Amino acid sequence: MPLEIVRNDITKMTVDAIVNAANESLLGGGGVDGAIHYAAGLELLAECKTLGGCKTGKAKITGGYQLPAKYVIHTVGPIYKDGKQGEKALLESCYRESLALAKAHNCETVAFPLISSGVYGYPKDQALKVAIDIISDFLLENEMKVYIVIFDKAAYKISEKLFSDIAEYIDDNYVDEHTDYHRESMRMNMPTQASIGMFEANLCECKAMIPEEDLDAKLKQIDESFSQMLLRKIDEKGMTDAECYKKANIDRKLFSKIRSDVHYKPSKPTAIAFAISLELSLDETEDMLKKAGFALSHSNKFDIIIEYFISKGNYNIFEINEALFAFDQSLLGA
Ligand code: AR6
Repeated sequence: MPLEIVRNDITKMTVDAIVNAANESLLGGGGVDGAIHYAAGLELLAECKTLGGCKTGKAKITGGYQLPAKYVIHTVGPIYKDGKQGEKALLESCYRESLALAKAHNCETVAFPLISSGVYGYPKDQALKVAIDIISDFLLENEMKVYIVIFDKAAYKISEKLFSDIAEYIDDNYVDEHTDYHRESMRMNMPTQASIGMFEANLCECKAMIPEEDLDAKLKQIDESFSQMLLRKIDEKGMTDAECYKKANIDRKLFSKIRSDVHYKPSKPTAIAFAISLELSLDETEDMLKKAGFALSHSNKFDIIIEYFISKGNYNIFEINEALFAFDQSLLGA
């Protein structure tokens, strides 16, 4: 997954570079800055003293010293006043400048805290949105693995409205699997003798109604594997492979594997990620999942959240992942 939101202490991240939410002096402070200096040791402060500070919105790089990370990229976020002082542009610039520095130093993995969202007071949901927007834009053009590291649950917030909308949707749709077993088994497509008989009868009837070449095409689609369906849909949507896997938050290597193995069985989050990237309808998503041996069920919060976004026509995988994370569900992508 090129962009991942994780809960961790950033000083523990084993990545090429971690990003520090610093102040203009670059001489240390509280919050994540204090934690990074504490974990890296005094040599970090010594190197920082040679840098001559850093302007808000800019970034500078040092070694990681005692940290598991090779580099620390120090960036200075804006102090939030009322949102009308150019705070957003400055925060965006922090992410862009840090990513550019990471790229210039050939970093393959980078971890960010939510810059400005602590002492500097940037509203957390908006700070998270800026982080996701800028990082995902960057990942459309670049190969890198980027983590957004959330330290504590309180530091993480999607917008109240989205959270309550999804919570309501879950309440309305959640079905205890034991109370509605028959319906669930129908959803999971467990065939009964009667349904097999009906299917065969319907098939004969359909054969009589559908012109032969259409029927052939339809039957071919029934036999299609997940990988074949994926490639067909990419063509039908007029997308390039890269557009598709990037929008799915899937890395190139995994996509190549799926492309070259006609019988590849993806995990459920990977299959859904492609359905989202291809902007499939709910029915098409179910079809695609079936090819990989899965189904969407109302007895599972993860599935209901996916259904919520598809039914709203919101196919932004990063926003979906924000919501999944907020509800403690696994994320989409590889
Ligand atoms: N790992 C990951 N995230 C963390 C950690 C950690 N170990 N510790 C805190 N956070 P802040 P700012 C989160 O205040 O708002 C310093 O004094 C925290 O929950 O560290 O940019 C500097 O020297 C919050 O969501 O940075 C500056 O003076 C996020 O990191 C000033 O604070 C950022 O909180 C910068 O303020």
